Amino acid sequence: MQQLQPPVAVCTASRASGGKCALSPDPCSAPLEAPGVNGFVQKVHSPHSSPNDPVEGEIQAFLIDEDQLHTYDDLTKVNPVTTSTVLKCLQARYSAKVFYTHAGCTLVALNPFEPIPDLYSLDVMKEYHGAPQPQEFKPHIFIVAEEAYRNVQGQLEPVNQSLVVSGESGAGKTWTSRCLMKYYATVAASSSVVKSQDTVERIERRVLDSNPIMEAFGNACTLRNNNSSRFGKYIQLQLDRCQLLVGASVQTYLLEKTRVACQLANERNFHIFYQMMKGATDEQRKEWKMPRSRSFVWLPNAEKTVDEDCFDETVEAMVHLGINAERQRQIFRILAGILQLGNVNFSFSTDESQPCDLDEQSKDFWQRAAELLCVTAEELRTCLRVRTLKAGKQSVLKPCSQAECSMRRDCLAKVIYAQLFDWLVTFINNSMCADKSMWCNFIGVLDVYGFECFQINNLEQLCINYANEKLQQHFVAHYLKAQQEEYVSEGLEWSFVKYQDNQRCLDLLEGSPVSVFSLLNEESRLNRVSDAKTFMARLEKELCVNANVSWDKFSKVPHFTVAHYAGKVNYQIERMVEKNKDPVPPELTHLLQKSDNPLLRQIFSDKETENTTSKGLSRVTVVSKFKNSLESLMKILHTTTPHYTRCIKPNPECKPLTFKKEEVILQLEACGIVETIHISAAGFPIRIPFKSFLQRYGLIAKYLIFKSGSVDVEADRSDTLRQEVEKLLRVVLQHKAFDPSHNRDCDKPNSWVHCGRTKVFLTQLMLDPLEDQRKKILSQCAFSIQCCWLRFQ
Ligand code: AOV
Ligand code: MG
Repeated sequence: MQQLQPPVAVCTASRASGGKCALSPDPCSAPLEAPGVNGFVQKVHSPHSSPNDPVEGEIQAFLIDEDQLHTYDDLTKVNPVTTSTVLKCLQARYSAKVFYTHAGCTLVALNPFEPIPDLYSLDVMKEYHGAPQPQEFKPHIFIVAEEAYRNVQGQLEPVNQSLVVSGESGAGKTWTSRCLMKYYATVAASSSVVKSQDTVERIERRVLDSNPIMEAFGNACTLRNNNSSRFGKYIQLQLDRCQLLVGASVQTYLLEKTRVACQLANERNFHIFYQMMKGATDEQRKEWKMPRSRSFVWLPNAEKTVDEDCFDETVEAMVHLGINAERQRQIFRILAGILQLGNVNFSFSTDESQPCDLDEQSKDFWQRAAELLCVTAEELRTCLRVRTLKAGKQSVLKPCSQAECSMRRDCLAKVIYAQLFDWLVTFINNSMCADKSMWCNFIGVLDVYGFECFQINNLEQLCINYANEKLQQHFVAHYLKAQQEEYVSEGLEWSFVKYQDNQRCLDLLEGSPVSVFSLLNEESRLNRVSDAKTFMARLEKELCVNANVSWDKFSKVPHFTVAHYAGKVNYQIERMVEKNKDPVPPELTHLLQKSDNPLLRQIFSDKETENTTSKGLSRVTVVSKFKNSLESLMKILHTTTPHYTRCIKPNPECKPLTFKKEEVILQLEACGIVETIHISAAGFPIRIPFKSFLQRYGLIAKYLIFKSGSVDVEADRSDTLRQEVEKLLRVVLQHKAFDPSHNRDCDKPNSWVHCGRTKVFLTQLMLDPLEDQRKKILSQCAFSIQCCWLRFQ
């Protein structure tokens, strides 16, 4: 009987070439250390050796056939693994129009920036879904989708899954999320229907239709992406016991509402406004007071057309989700009212005791805005121009300066839009969420705004980039750190692969006792006008010990620079504190509560009970709210099995099929792809506690050697458990199903499995035959029982 050997080191080259190292000298021998007693040794390639090396120089040392680079489906097979070899491989694949590549536990998705025919067709979905081993197919987002789907049922117990899609702005996260949702809506389609007031729809339809609505209201054209998500979302697809999709719920994160009233040069407002402008019927135009000839300040770059300018699709989706015609009318009137508000301006007043008045050209827009928002024109005018100060029981009216009036106008637009967006999300949830009794597990798809660095960055980018830091931290903690720590604690000999930990950056942003957020919150809670220079001095004094932050003292514009995992970003301090306070004057809320538009009234009905002071200052600041919502998200992610997809943007101009090395290399370095590959190449991605392993696979040993009782699947103590597992493995490894010569990727089987202290560590190569054997045995047993039963009858 073959003894279970101590596991040997896994050689990336031998995996790459299917065990036949075609190159000389043998690349396997060079990077490996001698195996230790318990033998698992991984030679640490310096993950950071490559970034500064000349790319071309290093390619010279490539140990694999360059002509075949595009055939490397998994980057763990590239040898040596450096940023430049990985880059070269991805470039070769991109040129060959192959856009997906495995990188161990993650999938790298390169954005083609043009639709690829049949890449996501129904037939392709069916192929991946129906395959006994989808992993053997070409890398694809559907492999990740299918793996998560099969994992939900769990080989041992059902586990919720999360698909975490990351990458910088324009890299393809939203596109990928849509593909994932379409996949599940197809392969897990149930026949369940959901009813609402006017419609009866299949649930899959509703789940898919939530996308165009949320994108119309939450996405916009930016300098980096024509369809940039300006909010984050985590959608949970609810599955019943039969793995069928029975509902979904979506959680959104911080909409960039400032965009409603302020757009950067060459950027646009949210898509929905352009959809209305371009897609409305003449009748609707009349109702919304939007003739073709009228131009709106808050509708810049309207001449730019993007694929997302499709009003009909949004309206159709609304109908499917159960938003009836009257509700739609209310929604569009509100949006049209916001647009009119954008053209309302105020004249300058030299007399401080007198409020500024509306300038002459604005008067029609003001009246139209009031009409569309269903409030009285006079009250609207007063709210925008006069502040009510409370002094004890008395109220004092104070006229606003020109700048204050404009701020109040912007604030009105932002608060209406944000409340409307929240209402839509709640509506969507109500219309697609299944009753808790109907579902037992979920697959979550996370799509947040990607890392951003513009010329001018403010609180919006700080929050967006903070969200990306949190996701990177999740990846680092879950994969790079936890995997390695587990090897050590389970007694596998392991040389640590160094990786970039972004904890210091997170400490800088959110840590305690002092951080950018804590200082920002302190400043926001003080009832004073914040001065950028003073605040910058404060930041500098308190945070100088953190190496991730720096200042340019000579810059005219006060700002600070944060070294994020994905690069350095300058944040302007001007207006940051104000944005964090996000005050809503109570007069504005009161005005909207009196609107004759029932929807507007409804969405503001409980607004005041929110945590606001008498001056309209929210006690809960923007960053504290955002931080809390991200923390809840992280908690959910930690309870699920994550699957990571790294979207890469191959060029900044979004040009089809254009691969710019400098652009890609930065993204590869930022997300720690080389470290990931090293750990994946040498690791055992599947870990099963001894007891569960025996319970699931014990029957194989019994069946293979026809000697019941040889493996005690009921063993209890951990040392006996380990012995029983080893016995079981000895039996199965002797069997021809596990014979390396039957397998194309033929490392020795004992490099596929290792017994730790409490768990069995496996590679997929070991798990697959185990599962196959188990299935075969179970179906044979079922067959025998059936025969007996027939004979008995
Ligand atoms: P993002 O979600 O990562 O950016 P998107 O998913 O919106 O980026 O992708 C940007 C654009 O790239 C899309 O509008 C498509 O035109 C194109 N694209 C992406 N993936 C594919 C693909 N697989 N095939 C064809 N075209 C694709 V942001 O939301 O800005 O962070 O905040
Ligand atoms: Mg997006």
